[in-house]
Amino acid sequence: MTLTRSSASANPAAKKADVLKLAAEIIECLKYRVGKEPSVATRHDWLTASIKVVRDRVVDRWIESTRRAYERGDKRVYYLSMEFLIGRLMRDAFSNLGLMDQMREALAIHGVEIDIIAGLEPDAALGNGGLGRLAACFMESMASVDIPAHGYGIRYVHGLFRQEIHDGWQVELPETWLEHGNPWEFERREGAYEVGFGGSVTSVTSKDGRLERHVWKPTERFLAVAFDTPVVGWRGKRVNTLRLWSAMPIDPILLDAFNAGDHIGALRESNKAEALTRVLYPADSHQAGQELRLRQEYFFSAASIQDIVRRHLSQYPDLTSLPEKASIHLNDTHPAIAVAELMRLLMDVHGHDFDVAWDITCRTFAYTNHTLLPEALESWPVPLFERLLPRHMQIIYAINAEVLLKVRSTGDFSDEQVRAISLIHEDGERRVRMGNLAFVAAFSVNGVSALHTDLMKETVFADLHRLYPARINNKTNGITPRRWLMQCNPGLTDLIRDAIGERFLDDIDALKELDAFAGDSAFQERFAGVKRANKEKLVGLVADRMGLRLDPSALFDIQIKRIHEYKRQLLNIIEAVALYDQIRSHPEKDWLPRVKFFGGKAAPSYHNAKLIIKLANDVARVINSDPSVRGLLKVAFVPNYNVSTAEVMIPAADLSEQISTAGLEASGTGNMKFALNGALTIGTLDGANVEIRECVGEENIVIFGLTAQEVAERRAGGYQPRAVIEGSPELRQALEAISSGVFSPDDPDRYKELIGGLYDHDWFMVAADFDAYADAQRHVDELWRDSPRWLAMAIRNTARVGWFSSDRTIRQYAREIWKVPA
Ligand code: NBG
Repeated sequence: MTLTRSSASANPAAKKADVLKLAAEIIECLKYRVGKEPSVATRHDWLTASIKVVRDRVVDRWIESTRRAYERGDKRVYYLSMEFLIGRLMRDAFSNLGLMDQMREALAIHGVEIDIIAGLEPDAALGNGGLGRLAACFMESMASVDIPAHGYGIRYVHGLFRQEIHDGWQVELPETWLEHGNPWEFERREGAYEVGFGGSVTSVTSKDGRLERHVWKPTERFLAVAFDTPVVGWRGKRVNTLRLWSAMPIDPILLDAFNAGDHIGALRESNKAEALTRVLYPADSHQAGQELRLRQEYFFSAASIQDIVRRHLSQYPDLTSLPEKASIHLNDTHPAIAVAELMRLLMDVHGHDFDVAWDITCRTFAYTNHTLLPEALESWPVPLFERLLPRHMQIIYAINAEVLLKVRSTGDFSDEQVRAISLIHEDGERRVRMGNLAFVAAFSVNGVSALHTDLMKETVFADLHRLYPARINNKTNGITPRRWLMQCNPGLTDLIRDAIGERFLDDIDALKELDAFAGDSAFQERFAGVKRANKEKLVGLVADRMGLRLDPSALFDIQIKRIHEYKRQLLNIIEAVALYDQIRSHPEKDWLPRVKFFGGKAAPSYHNAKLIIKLANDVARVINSDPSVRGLLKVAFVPNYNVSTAEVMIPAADLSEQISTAGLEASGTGNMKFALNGALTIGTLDGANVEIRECVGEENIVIFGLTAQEVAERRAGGYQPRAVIEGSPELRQALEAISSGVFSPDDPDRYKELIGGLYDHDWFMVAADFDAYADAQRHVDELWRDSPRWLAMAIRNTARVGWFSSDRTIRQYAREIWKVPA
């Protein structure tokens, strides 16, 4: 396979020896660590043994990397994230270590096929979508570019739910990734920390009456136990740690209660602890709101900060040097409470006064904002906050006083602006604003695409930006090319290597050299062959998972992402309906075969998103079974979209749908993955699409629709969607068909409200953009007809998007934010 070819051919004898050694180690491991003989080993046992054998090789490098950072006194990066959407790790680790070929052969000696056991590895879905997957790409890139970094998060027992589609509706089932154990992780019982909740704060005054120390006595206390997963960088250069916290009771059983016959009550503590880290909140881009969520946030932030402080003090005399030796990065506001926790430790435990503590804190934290959607901005009711974290509430008031004094002293801010800056929202219910807390405490606040960063300055953080004009900066997202090209698309990787050599494996900028091949018909043919093979693989997946037969020569048009109104799956579905109409009314026209794929999960409480899934499935059922369509259009909603499914769908795409209402998608990262794998983008000028257009050139991307500014103007100018719909016969007919029950004969009113909403307010501008979108799709048809032209465009996409590597993103963070070498 890919990646190891050169080293293997360089020394075949050494490789052979290594294969035999690995084969022997696998048997050893089966026997002594799994406790099985090969004759009775299950496929899961083989998987466990293979992972552990490779993990052993990782450990040496891991210890080496840790020791090196310690000895050199390197500054460390701590990446705090509520989510890490890791996916499977086996292929990643094997191929980053250059062991893929050897492991394949070693297993083959025992009659085991690596691809089969690789497919059994659970997909670690400790995240919802883009934010969590970005954290996973960043972890891999930080190891690859040799930054000493630790990821901190939560070891959820249940990751994002498994989605089944029953009669077209999403059904959520628990996800059980730990069912067969997790061979990657190391449990560190010895390194547990206490995390408390509730209780009260007392203050102690020193004898001379000057110094006031606060003592927080929580009423509830839990242990945070670390589980470490090694993260292997490209070519095994460096191995970093992803440390995930699991909650455990301090007293696993309350013996007094047990002995008194209260057997259930005796487990109270244990159950409470387990509940803390049991399940990931399935909410993407809207605030989860419940108390358990705030508890989760504090639990993992507090454990992480204690761990960071401990590590620092094991090496340095006190915490005043923390900012020079550590950057703590907040991935969105979920860990923003870490700011107050560090302040608490600095003041209450280590005796610094407020000013010193605040100075250390402000030079240590950095924060990334990932969305402008108002419903996603976290805030907590003051009474809840005060009850769970009384000392932190005091500290937040103190920080707020500090900030508001600064604002007032400038004399430049109106009362309204001061209110916008305050950490406490005061209209109606008083709430703690986590975004403002993160902003004031961080020395750097970044957005995730150029457009998003500009909008941050103009909207959510406009007043804070005026107060701290140098703080906001942009770091456009990226994706790791190891997982999103080399591992998921070995065919394309081999083809690129044959064309331009293998420098691009280490330096993705070298992909540019592929540009010279865009018009080369022999190369185009091979490129088309790779795409065809990838499409056949997807056809197989769809046949297995859904029993639907698809034609791999059709145009594969794919929209995969969380289901959300702003991402406008609805626009795509309505266009499918309009196209269906057209194909039936004009059967004489030369229609192109197309498959529209959808995939994605809806938050379980998000009614409209779930209805959109049902609509996609209803529309699919009708269109797919209508003989008058003659197979020219198919719609497939692929159930349980996750990282592993993405790894099959993205390499198979011809067309990538990135059609959010402009101004609402902060960046997108799927857009980058598709382009890298040679799909053309149909998209709005939103998020990173803007920069993708700059890189690939406007002739190699299909852009349509309102710009962010036009969206704002239309809204301000009294947008009348009804008039727009009346003026577009295609749109009107499609909407009428849907709302009158053509696709839901069993419940003709099912979509009345959903479609009615488009007539009345259409907040996401589906109607306003429909005609432009439909025209853009017909333009796509024209391009597709001209196959050499299409292929040249596709090749240019692959050649020109190396810039979206997360190695580039991470180097920018390293240089411009964390100030660490990379
Ligand atoms: C998401 C944005 C995406 C972006 C990712 C990663 C949240 C809160 N935000 O556009 O919606 O690509 O973050 O930055 O999940």
